[in-house]
Amino acid sequence: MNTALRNSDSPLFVLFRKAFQEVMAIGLLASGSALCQANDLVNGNLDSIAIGPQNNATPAGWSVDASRSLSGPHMDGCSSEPWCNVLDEGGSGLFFKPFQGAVGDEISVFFYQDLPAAPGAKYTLSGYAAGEANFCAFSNTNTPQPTVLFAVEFLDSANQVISSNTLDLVAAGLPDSGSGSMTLFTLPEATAPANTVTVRVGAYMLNAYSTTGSQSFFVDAFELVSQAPPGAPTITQQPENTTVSSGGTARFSVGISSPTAATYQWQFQGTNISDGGNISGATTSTLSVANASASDVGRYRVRVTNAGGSVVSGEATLALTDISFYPVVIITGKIGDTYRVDYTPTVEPTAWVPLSTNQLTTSPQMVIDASSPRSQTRFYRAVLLP
Ligand SMILES: [Ca+2]
Repeated sequence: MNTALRNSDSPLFVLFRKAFQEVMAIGLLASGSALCQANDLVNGNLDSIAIGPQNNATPAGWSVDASRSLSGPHMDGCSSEPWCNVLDEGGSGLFFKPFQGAVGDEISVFFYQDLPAAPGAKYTLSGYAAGEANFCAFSNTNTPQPTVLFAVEFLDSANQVISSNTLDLVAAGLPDSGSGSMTLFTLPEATAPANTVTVRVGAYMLNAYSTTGSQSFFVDAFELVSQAPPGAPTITQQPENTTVSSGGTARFSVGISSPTAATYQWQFQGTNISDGGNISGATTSTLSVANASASDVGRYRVRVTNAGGSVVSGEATLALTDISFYPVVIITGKIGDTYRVDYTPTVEPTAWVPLSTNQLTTSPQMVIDASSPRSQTRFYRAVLLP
């Protein structure tokens, strides 16, 4: 038996390669939120997780400061968990661990994200939260009183808090029926005072101590919506999600209402990026990511600043698609017989190279040439072995 298939565009081969094309899409991330008012937060849904300052994974892009009154810094104040996720299927929420504290040595956990801010900007924070019935913040028999807050704070250039806006979640009606009762809470709009450089938003659990049972408190799906101060740039065109093939170039663009006096700073996963390597245009209205690879997959956004203030665009994702085609040799024969499949790059002269040895367990049996994608042309034969 001697079969040759040309690894090109013969109708037979087209049929095979359509049947066996492999599609690999890396990191097809969910799109960002609304067009008109974007969520300023990185990883606001808490679904991207990483080992941070805690023993277990916590939300990427967020900070966790945990300590006990007497014992000082503590390394297990919270962790990302799937059972307290809301809204985005398959994600995570954040589980606070009040049982790490004790009466007299209460634990406080500050979970927050810092973002650049300008005086006069207005911020509205919302997020989901609930507790268990025996969570200590529902009890008022201890001093100091355990408290859970959503917070929007403004910091100056010395990183000092100059204005603190908080919502006491228990006073606001925090549900006590576990993660299934998680409810949306929204802080009143807060305006950044003079000298503001940073806005800090998040959830704080203060003075918590161990009680009996599950006693937990959890949060998820934060959204921070900002309104730039008068005179700040207005974004008229948000960067769009982009999918490129491996090695291709992705471009993200932003349009603003007053481009002449503005500066741009693109961010990847919430961190400023600069030109160099495969990145260009990091401080222009269009960012280019050349020779895209898996390490470039993620969320991009841009901060636009002028004399009146600064605004941040919505997040746009870069996803990567890599498609390879594999030829298949189909052998029809007697079960138990053994065939060697060879290939040659040219017919005249032939230079047969053994590809694989195959004992038929079914008939017809398919043999895939996984080594072929970088080859221009291959011819195949199957040889019955004695
Ligand atoms: Ca989530």
